[in-house]
Amino acid sequence: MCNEVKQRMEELCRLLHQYNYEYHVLDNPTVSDNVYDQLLHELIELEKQYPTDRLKNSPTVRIGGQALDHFEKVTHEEAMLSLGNAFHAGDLHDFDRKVREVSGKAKVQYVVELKIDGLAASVKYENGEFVLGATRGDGTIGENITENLKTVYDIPLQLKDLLDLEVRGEIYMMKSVFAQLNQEREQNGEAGFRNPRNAAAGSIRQLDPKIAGKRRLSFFPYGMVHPQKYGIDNHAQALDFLQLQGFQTNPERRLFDSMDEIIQFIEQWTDKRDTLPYEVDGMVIKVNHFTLQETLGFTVKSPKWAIAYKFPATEVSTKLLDIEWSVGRTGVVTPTAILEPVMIAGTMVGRASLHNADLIIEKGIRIGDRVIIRKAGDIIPEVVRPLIESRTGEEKLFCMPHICPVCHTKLIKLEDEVALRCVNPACSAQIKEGLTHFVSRDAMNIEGLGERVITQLFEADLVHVVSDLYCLTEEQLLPLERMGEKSVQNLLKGIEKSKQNSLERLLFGLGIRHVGAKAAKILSMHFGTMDALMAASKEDLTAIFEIGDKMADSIVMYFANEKIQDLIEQLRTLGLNFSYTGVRPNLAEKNRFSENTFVITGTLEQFSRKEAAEKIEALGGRVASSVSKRTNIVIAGREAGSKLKKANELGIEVWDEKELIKELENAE
Ligand code: 0OW
Repeated sequence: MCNEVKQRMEELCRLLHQYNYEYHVLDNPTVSDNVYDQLLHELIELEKQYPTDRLKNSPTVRIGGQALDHFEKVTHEEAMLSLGNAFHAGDLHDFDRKVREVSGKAKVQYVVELKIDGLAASVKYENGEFVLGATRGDGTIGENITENLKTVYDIPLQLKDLLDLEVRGEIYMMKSVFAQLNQEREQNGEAGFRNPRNAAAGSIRQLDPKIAGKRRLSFFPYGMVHPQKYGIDNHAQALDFLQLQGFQTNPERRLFDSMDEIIQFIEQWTDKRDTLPYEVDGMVIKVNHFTLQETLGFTVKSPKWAIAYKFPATEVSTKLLDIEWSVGRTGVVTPTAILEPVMIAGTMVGRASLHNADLIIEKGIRIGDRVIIRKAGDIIPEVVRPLIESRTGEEKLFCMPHICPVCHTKLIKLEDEVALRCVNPACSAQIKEGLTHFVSRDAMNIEGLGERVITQLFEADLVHVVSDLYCLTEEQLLPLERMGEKSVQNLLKGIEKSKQNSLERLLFGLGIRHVGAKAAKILSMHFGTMDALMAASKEDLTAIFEIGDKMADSIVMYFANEKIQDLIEQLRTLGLNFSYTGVRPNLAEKNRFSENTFVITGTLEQFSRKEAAEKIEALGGRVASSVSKRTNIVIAGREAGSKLKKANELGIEVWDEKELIKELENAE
């Protein structure tokens, strides 16, 4: 390539980097879009003509490179930690008290930041060049999303200085970009994302960087690895340093040295956060000086020198237009509120849960009422109460359904239940829900098989019982809506692969009444195979702590049913795995856990309660949710409450977290 062209390419790169920075970062372009597009087009053409001479970090990389077929794993040298949560001012004072105790100082300086509601990522530079981007993953192992992150303009491809540096921050989507994206998706008949965080997560995990590139993601750095290496001794200074290197740090950060002032600052943001152009779900308070951070240290999951204050659930009012009744896979008929669409905590909501008919009566809700909707975290919104004072007299009492909305069978209400039930086993809603449950993530986890495809398969008479899924052919799948050659192949592969699932997934997928995911796992670990479970008597079952009479009866009745026995034989013939493939507790080896029943209460520092329960169960122990005479040991973490009190009253052995860790080490 002649020198002239080489110089032209370098000139174009310089100009386009500058124009990108002005447009995407400063929001202040100095050239018109079509001047920009002409220059970009010229560079794309030159790079096509001289592919080997494309500059390493050419701005054309912002458009997105080749699609991948999977993400490589990346191990973080320094774990990417999460944050402990505070929900009230009292929690913040507790945090401050502990920090001052450890520091031995009356005053500690903190940096307070907005907690961006996105997903954490790490970006690495070598000699000033962006070389590796990765998701947080489980904190130790994430996914290589370098190509996708190159399309994020907030992430500089080149630092100001030629440094080796690793930066951590939050990838997020602006509210305006989210609204635009959902509008496009709805126009294409696709489901909208529930909120900007889901949209950002869905976008950054796109295997095709060109699609990620179109999603306009943003990035705020919130820290760096080993800042002292660069002569930086506090967090505020680290953020200023990152700004200088070309990042966009969040401008709302403040320094404080009193928790009362921080609480006031948080109160201000609680009220005005909706004015921000991006979603925040709280505030992050961090000890500013690194020497004190090091003294305070970490728990396994999060630093002791930082805490996240989570904003309280938001409540809004809107009009309840109607109540819709839907039939679940167990035949339970549940009410859903159809609302006048309303924005709540960054998410557009048109439906909310009403739980069951009794609650509607209890709350005196009428159709046409203005109602209060509440959304806490990411759970689906619920109707809190009607606004009686807003009634006009037009509102109508809702009528309890008497027949199934799908198969019109008379509904019944079992004496010990609040739920209304359709008991027609041939009810198409239950069959479809049952099939959807079978393929769902926590059951057989068959990718690409969701409610939409299941409904088509059912209505095309291709699938009625779960074993039919394993007899589907390419010819049968191709005619289905939006089912191309590739997705048919992937689907058939996914169905075939699901045969190897461990027994608990199949058991949970079968939808035996009262047998949830946890009970399915306990049964699979205990019996090991489907045959052993099918042969179990009610006594064998109730001998397992978690299995009560109701569940034992349901299991015995289920496997006594001839149709079920035929189904199980079909699944066996089709080659489904009927064994538990996880680690079965070696019950022979007696340890402090096997045969004992535990209750965990309070907050553990080293792991979550779920993780502690899984460790105990893997050693043959049982974890119950409430303290009773059958409890052998209570594990009391920080701020343990009534369960610890009850344990003391009953004279039950109590371990603190240190003892739990010691016993786990002895037993593992
Ligand atoms: N989401 C945020 C945010 C923040 C890290 C430092 C060590 C542990 C947490 O805005 N401003 N600051 C931190 O500090 N983390 C944040 O988000 C966390 C990261 C992992 C889970 C949360 O997204």
